[in-house]
Amino acid sequence: MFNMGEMAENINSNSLVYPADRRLWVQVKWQFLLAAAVAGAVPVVAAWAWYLILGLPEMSPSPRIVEPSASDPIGFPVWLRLAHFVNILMMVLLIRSGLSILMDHPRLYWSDHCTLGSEWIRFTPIVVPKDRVWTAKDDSRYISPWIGLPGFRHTIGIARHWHFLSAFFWLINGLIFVALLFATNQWKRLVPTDIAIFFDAWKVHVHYATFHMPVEPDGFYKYNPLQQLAYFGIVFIVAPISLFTGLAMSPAIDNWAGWYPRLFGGRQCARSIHFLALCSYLAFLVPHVGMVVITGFAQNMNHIVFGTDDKDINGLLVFAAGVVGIILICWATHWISWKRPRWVQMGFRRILGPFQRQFLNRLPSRNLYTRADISPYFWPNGKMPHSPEWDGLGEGRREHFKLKVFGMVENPVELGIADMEAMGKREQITLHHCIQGWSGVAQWGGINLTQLMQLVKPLPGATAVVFRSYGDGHYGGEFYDTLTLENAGHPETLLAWEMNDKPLSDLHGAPLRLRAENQLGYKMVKWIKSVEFVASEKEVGKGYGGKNEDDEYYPVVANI
Ligand SMILES: Nc1nc2c(c(=O)[nH]1)N[C@H]1C(S)=C(S)[C@@H](COP(=O)(O)O)O[C@H]1N2
Ligand SMILES: [Mo]
Repeated sequence: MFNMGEMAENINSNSLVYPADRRLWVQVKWQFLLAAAVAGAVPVVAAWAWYLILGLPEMSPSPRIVEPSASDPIGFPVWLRLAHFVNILMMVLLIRSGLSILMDHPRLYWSDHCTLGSEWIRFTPIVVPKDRVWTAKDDSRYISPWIGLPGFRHTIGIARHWHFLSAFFWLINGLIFVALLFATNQWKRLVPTDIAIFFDAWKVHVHYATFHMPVEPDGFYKYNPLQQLAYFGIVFIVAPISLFTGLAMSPAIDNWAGWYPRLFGGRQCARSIHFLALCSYLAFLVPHVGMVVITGFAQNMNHIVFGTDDKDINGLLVFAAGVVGIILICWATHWISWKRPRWVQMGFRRILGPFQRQFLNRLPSRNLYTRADISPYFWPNGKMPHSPEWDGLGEGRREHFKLKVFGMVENPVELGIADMEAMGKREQITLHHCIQGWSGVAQWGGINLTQLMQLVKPLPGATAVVFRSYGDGHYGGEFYDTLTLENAGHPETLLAWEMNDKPLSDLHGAPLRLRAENQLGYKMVKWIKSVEFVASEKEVGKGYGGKNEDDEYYPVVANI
């Protein structure tokens, strides 16, 4: 089992936990600050204008209070109360892990190019230096574990496992919740059936915005119109937006259905909208909790805890215990992340790995771009090799380079770039998806791995292909990664020596690198020195499928 000793050995824990630069910083382009300020101010100013000119609008009394009808919901059934609690817990984990993920590439863009300086918001004080190499990895930020899960500068691998696992349970919980809403009469609480609700909600808003309290219906039977619209918006609009924009960041999905991320304006728009959905949850949460407290805290707690309309404090007490429980779970997830990170990695692999392998890996990858789409800037990542072997390759790193292809094959070979060129070059223009969040479009030229496989003829027992690099991993030791034979045989899996119609630069992986378009960037080994066919990826390194998988707990299949 993994322990702190091993952790300290792999990663310099101290500089990881307390990097020298821990400044917190948020900078928003003024246009967006202005837009947000206007969007926030307009409804308030309009409410005041209404109030000062027309007076406080008269509220029609809630029909539920006037004449109870048998078909309307009464109280909160146990499934609804449970789903509400599970939702709180999952949202806490989602938000905490989401913030940790965000801080790994603390910039949000509208364009898939992610050009330097084009971000509309950044959560880092750093302006990227242009006079030296600044990798996306250099750019990642510290976040306190009080806020982020796992926080500090643990790995984005762990943060993403928590995020996807909680997203999975959050989704199941949400689907059960919505199904039961419609299987019972509880949907009537949320779903507007009369267009007049918008005007009624406006009246409530004029009250709140001018610091008046309208007569509140008893939430046990019915919500006020503004409350109903807010709940409806969160459940039926914002939650699906989170889900669908989340999926739009997957390389497997984007490369299979290019139209899908375009629904949101592209992968980076989807990522920005995903963040704005988080902002919507927070903007909802503050008044939601505030109103629950103001409008009869004890009674409201009995509604959602016991499903009774009593005014005693029992509901409050149990709810407080629930909050303590959530805090304990947060502490436990933090502890596991730091002391038993393999559990998180393996838990994810067991629960969501089958879905990745059976479904996402099988999607054909076919989304090609044009030369006009090529990004002016392409974030670099990884540690440049400094081995005498690599240095000795000569001009353009091509001269003395011989790719060794060996392992479980009938016909091991050594190939120079010219040999591969003679096998026939394939070109593709694709969108690169880095696990950290950035992307970029580039043209790649090289040979299909299938061409290589036809030449070397893998033996029947081979299931994985290992790509070893001249460079080291982030925490030292040879960088490598593996592909399943299935992904290696994918038509868009290339050994590339050309980027944007030029020989690969040193920074981007000269002399040879991998492209596996349905996978995240970390699979695409740069500065490749050899290709080995093996019976299982477990035989290599620490056995988790790659350098990042070994040291940073990344998943071995990288299609989300
Ligand atoms: N040898 C090596 N290859 C590597 C990495 C690395 O650290 N070492 N990083 C990977 C990651 S995380 C990404 S996103 C891509 C980045 O490719 P680029 O530098 O050409 O943008 O390279 C991948 N290949
Ligand atoms: Mo990456």
